[in-house]
Amino acid sequence: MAENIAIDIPEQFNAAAWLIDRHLAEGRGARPAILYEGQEISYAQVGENVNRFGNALRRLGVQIEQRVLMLLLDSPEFVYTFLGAMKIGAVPIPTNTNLRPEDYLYLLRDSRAVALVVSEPLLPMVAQLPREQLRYLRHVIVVESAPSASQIAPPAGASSFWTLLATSSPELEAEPTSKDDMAFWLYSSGTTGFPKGAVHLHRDLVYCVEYYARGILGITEHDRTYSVAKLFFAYGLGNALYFPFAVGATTILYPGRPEPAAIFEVVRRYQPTLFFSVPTSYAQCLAAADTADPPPDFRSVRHAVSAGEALPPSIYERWRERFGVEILDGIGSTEILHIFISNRPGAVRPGSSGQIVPGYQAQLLDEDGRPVPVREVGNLLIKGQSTCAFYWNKADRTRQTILGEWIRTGDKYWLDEDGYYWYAGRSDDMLKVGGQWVSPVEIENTLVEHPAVLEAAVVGATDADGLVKPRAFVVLRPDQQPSPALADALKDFVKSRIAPFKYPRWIEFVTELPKTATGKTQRFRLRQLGQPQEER
Ligand code: 3UK
Repeated sequence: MAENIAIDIPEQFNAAAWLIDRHLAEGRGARPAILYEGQEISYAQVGENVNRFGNALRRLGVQIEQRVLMLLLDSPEFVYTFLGAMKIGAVPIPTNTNLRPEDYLYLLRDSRAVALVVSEPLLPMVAQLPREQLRYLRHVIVVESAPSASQIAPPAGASSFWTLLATSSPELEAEPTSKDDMAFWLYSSGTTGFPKGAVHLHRDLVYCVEYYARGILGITEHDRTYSVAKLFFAYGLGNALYFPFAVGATTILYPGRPEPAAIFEVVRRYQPTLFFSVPTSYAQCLAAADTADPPPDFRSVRHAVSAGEALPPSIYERWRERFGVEILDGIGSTEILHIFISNRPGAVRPGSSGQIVPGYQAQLLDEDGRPVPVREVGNLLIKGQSTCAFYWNKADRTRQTILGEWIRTGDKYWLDEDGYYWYAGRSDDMLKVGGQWVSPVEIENTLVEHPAVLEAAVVGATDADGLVKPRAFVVLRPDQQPSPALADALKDFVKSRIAPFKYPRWIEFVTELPKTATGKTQRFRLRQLGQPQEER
């Protein structure tokens, strides 16, 4: 087994200063850091705005270790907020921009964030939250889309991001944090219960840069990164923020919905050399490629990366045939921060997640904790230096998941003779849909709130591209009749109640659900029922 690759990080270490100030000190200030909506923003400009925002937070009274919740579109302001907060020792928490107000209420309360920074188009998601339940929140900072475009009245007492920047000094000495201080948190969802805040330290991202970004992708200052996966995901945060900044490269940020036409346009306009996406988007781009005008061109891309869920071999083959670029599938997690098993350039096995990334170690164990033989499925544990310290306020979950230097990923894998890892499903019932976590329990609980529904069970099923989507089995109340119209109504009902990306793509009406003697639904029996006929 490979031993740890030694990386020396000084005791006193501030990751934000490491990512930016080094380039300024070494004369790279004029180099482009961000390409965004026709603007080119240099490292010197990023450095100044990071400092201004750090100073603004300090002026508002934000202190070391206090949390700053971010509800931000991919933009330069995301970068200034994330790094500005970290530079003063505060703790930024990027959050998924596709959630519902109740979700943000939970995240604000659980994290005890003292400040919330929100992009103006997302303000409706948080404008109505009950302030009396937000005991610790003292500041709401709104990032205006345009000087005049404001449609929604900001909450009383909200501050303007741009006014704060304009009135703050561009000079800022980094807080002398330790390498083991909290740097940022990222929330991750589970089957039941609320999301868990994974607490990452200043040192963590350095390992991901060295092991994966440099080790596997060979990233250099000449690269231009573009990540279809947004910055609020652990995946996107590395791809498009700390990987490029660690080496003085350029990141391309796009704030809109990553539909194929928009992706093709960004790639045509900015010519990324490293392209990061998720299987669902690769499939959508392939479907849209033949009718797109002008035809999409990925020749600038030296490596295309896929993560978030397993990449079906058919998508890998079709992409290589169509664009002449091979996709490197790799598995990462919010807890481990970035990719720890990956295919390498020139050594891809389609359908496999690849080999262990040097710097990490893997174990596959059976239910009794014994190593499984080659080609037998086991539970994947990973040892590596980038793993989060703990889950905030969740001691039991922390102890069940993080075992000293090892962490349980919750994934089942088997290993072949050549060291390639093959994905074999989750050990919980969680689904990865378009790279985002979906809990079957949350969908079931929503479906049974509909007046026509008696019981519901949700499992993953694969669509025509081999990608997993939620499929619901529904028992109706005795006075109800199954119909396609009712199936559509139930899909709409779920979309209106929880984050829309979680809705079931298929609804099957059944007269009863398979149960254990104790009345627990047997999801595994539903998974064995065969695949749905059509996708709608
Ligand atoms: C699943 C995969 C098969 C797997 C992530 C790259 O996805 C990321 O983090 P999350 O916390 O989810 C982690 C879980 O997602 N998964 C991810 N990638 C693959 N399954 N093949 C894959 N290639 O269940 C894993 O435990 O959202 C991905 C970098 C950083 C990340 N945080």
